[in-house]
Amino acid sequence: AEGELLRKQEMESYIIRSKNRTWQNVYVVQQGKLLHFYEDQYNRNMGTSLNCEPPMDLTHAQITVAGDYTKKKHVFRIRQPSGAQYIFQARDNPEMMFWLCSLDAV
Ligand code: I3P
Repeated sequence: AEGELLRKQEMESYIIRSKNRTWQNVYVVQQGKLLHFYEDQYNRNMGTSLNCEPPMDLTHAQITVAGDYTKKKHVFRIRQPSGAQYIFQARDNPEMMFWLCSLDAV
């Protein structure tokens, strides 16, 4: 799967809240168990990752609908074993379900 999402990092680890808490538009590319983040499709084509971030490893990640986050709709959450935690907003519910199915299927 690939496409645009809004992303916010909530936690850097179990005890450290993320310093940069701004919602950011990201272009996401899933490659098996890896999630690559780019600023936009141009950078995706250039292979330049967002903030030089390494891809997110989805192995053992917990992926759920963020039912407790009520400020925005169609939001899901990825929790990594490290405690790092991100929420993502999709455009609508079908798009969120598309991502949840795709990410769960790894
Ligand atoms: C953050 C920004 C986020 C907000 C976050 C703010 O400020 O307003 O939208 O998250 O609140 O810290 P900035 O862009 O100046 O870093 P929400 O949209 O979820 O409220 P938070 O610190 O409570 O996460």
